[in-house]
Amino acid sequence: MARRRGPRDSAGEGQEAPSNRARLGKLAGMASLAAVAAGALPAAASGWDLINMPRGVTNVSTRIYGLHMMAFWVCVGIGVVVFGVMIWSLIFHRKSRGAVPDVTMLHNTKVEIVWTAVPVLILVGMAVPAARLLVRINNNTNSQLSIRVNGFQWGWQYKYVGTDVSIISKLSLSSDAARMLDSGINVNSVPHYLRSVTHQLVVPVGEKIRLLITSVDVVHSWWVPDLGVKKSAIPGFINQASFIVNPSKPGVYRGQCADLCGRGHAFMPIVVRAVSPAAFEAWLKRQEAAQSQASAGAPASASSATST
Ligand SMILES: [Cu+2]
Repeated sequence: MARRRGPRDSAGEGQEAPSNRARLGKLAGMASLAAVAAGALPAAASGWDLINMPRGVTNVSTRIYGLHMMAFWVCVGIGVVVFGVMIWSLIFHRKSRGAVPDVTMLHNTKVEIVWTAVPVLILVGMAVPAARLLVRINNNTNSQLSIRVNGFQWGWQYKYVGTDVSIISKLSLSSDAARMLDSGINVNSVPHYLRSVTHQLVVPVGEKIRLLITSVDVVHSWWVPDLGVKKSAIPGFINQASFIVNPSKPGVYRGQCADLCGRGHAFMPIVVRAVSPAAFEAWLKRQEAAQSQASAGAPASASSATST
């Protein structure tokens, strides 16, 4: 049974592809542009979204974005009021216009109470929703799927708990070749340069995924902004994180290691492909079959089977 592909998946954002796929990739890219133009796919970030944090595709990431924007507008308000009063004072109450300093506010207890209480109220007003969201972010209960994430220099291993499926995800061969000194390859010609992998992490949309994150060597950090997840991978510790991809947002989401972990730190990206639950089940079955074949010594390798 062919695995059904999510909308953004059709954009040719596949993983490391054999060379005969290069032209297909270009065609898929053109199809993707047409689909975006037709409104079938979400358009890439533009305008202010390019310099702002992403809204993401999970409930938590959307709330994080909302909290970030709330704090941003509070800061803007404070800036406008403080600099507004300063500028107004400099213009209309300067010495050259005959202004005389008003010393009634010096050591004025009432004023000091007000300018202590107002910032406290602002900070508490921001801390309450932030604390609530932190509790929500760290709620890893009632997950429907657990995946062990193991960082290593330099790549990620994913094990689907309760199955035999294990995936090694490393920098795509095309990016790896292009990054070499004097490779002669124009990196702009490489799709998702340094942001593509040999094997993507496939997850179902609409289900709570729990990640059990650790490392085999040094500290790494599993970070996918669109999922609202950034968690350190520490040898000897198992950190947890969870997310639910909005059912209306299947697609390919990219991230990278966010802890300086050595020479190859920049070369261990993360790519998550969110697909429908039915497509995920089909994919998982195929992986199990391929990997059991591989362990039995059959020619079909798990590696080639997991590649998409
Ligand atoms: Cu790392």
